[in-house]
Amino acid sequence: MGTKIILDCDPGHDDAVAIILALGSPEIDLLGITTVGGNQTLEKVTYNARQVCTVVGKQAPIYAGCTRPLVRPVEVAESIHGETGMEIHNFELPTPTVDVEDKHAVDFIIETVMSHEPGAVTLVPTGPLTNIALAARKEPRIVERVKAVVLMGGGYHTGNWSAVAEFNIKIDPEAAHIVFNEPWPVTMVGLDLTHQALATAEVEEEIRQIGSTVSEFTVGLFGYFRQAYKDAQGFDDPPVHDPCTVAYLIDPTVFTTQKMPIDVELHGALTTGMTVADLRAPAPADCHTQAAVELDHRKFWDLVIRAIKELS
Ligand code: PIR
Ligand code: CA
Repeated sequence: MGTKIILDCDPGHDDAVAIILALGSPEIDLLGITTVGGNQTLEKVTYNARQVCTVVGKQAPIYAGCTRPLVRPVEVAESIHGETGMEIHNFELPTPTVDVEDKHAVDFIIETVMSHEPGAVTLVPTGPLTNIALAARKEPRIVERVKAVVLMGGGYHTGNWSAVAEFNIKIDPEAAHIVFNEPWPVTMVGLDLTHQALATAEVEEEIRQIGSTVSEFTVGLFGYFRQAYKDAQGFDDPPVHDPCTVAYLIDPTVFTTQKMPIDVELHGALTTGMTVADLRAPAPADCHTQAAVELDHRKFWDLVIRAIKELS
């Protein structure tokens, strides 16, 4: 069996592609999908996760988690992901036939990590870090038991929800502070990396050519995301952030990494939610955080395309 992961997400166009990549890749054993309020309300993103599994025709158990950040008020990314959180072009989304489990995401995360061997489970958060932080506080033993946390969020040179802060971190910086400061191995797949994961016209055409429901769904997601990113941030092609985490767990050569101490700003006048990386010197030997640096664009999209074909 493949690498065991829990995907903690807020679908979300790019979260949906992360689910597709995880479900369609033999190297990944998706133990569960947990949801968290982020791109849209918890209710909406959980519904979207159920829709994704319904379209794909393959599922992992879905657990709903936290409705709001630890300290701050709810703030959603409607300007990017639309009113439903997963608005789509030219595709009819089905009514979900997949249910949500009757257990809180935080308890699922704890029970799954604790019932597996130490080092067996990798946490893959692609939304605000509320569920992961609460799990670490409720059952601190998970910190030394998980293999790693590979998260989409932050950035060491750029932001998207402020000049220096990325959405997933900015929405719940206290949760992010907990996750970055616990001593588990953390890989930050931040905007420095994910802004290289552009769904170019060529990539979109390759996916369209597959000619299946899952490929039409993906192209529909890209269509909406492309327009939203053009309007909001002036991008020609949309960056498909979240599947970069899963791709790294399929093939660690999909991007390069650099060890660097990373902390989260909580009290800045202009910088709250910034992931502050210390790049002054080579990281100390005991540094437990690293950041993704350079993406192999072709390798990344080949993995996504392979997964879509697998699910077609
Ligand atoms: C993407 C997101 C939020 C805001 C913008 N502008 C773009 C979502 C994505 O789902 C991804 O996980 C992360 N948050 C990127 O900031
Ligand atoms: Ca996300």
